[in-house]
Amino acid sequence: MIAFAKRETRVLFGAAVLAAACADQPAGLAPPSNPQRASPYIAHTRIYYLAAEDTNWNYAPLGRDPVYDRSLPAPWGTTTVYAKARYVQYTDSTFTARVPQPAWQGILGPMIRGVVGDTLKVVFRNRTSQPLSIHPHGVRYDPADEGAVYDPPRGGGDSVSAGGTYTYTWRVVPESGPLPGEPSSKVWLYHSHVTPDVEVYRGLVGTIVVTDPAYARDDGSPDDVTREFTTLWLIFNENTEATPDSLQEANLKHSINGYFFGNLPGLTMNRGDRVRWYVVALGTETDWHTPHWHGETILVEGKTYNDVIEVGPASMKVGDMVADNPGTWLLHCHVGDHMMAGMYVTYTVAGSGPPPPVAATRDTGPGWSPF
Ligand SMILES: [Cu+2]
Repeated sequence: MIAFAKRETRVLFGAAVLAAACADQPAGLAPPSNPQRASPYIAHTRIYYLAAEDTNWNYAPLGRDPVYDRSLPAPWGTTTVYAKARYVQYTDSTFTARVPQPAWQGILGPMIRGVVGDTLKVVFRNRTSQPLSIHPHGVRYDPADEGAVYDPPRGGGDSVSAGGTYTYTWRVVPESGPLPGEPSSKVWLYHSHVTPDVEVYRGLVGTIVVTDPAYARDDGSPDDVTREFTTLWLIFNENTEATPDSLQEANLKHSINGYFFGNLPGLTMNRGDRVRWYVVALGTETDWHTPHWHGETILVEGKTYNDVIEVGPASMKVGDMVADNPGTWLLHCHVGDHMMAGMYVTYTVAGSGPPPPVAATRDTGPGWSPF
């Protein structure tokens, strides 16, 4: 029953590719190239080495808005570099060689992968000057491995002191993974949970992706998609008690993966790719976001097509896209004041076909709206 239902999902995705091929006659549009695993997945322990490290983060390293060919608008673009902290992945317990991560991940910590049945061991080294933790969503843990502070403390990984190291053990149980009919992988957040609101705004957040064993490659990634992107929709609040009222709005950084005004790099794909978008959000009441893809539609949670996914604080959603419309397209929050404050970027579907849309005029004066 489970296998049958899962197979229906796969057929649906394949049918979408086929439909695109019929409509546009693109060359070289391949059917899903990785059939469901021939041999059963053998669950095992995956070890990750994560350090928390201080850094200076620039919300707009390009120093301009490339989407609308303009300088960064005030008040948000006046100051773009802030002191932050990040989770950084290393290759082993010496914490010397970093594991490179794609540019599009931005401020997000490493993507931790698990397959249902696996055990995750996360060796956490706190290289900052403040106590921190890693609290995971979706996986099973004992109290010491919850990564959250209580009073009285539970010990273990509640709060890892400056310079300290703790190894978290998390189990990827069936409830961590997708149900039949859902996409073959799903996304969960992790973040520091000692002073959680402050630590998320500092940048200590990342994702766990859990894959159905029937569709897992050996590295844990789902075998029925070509590429995956994760976007975090979060208004980083850089205000402190010392911030005057006149600068409060300027310090609200409306960002996607820690970049605003089109500065998030690397959202590129090829025509015919089956693209999985993991969409997450955090923050507070103002962090109700409506990510909107121009140019394509998204199969949301394997249920229905839309070109918008609604998220609120700690939402974790999956959208599948068949990239069949070549061009460079907007991806933006559809909440009015969020998009005007810079919560947008472009993604590019490379390949032959109609040329990318070009703005006829660039009237960026008072009252101007690009959307
Ligand atoms: Cu928004």
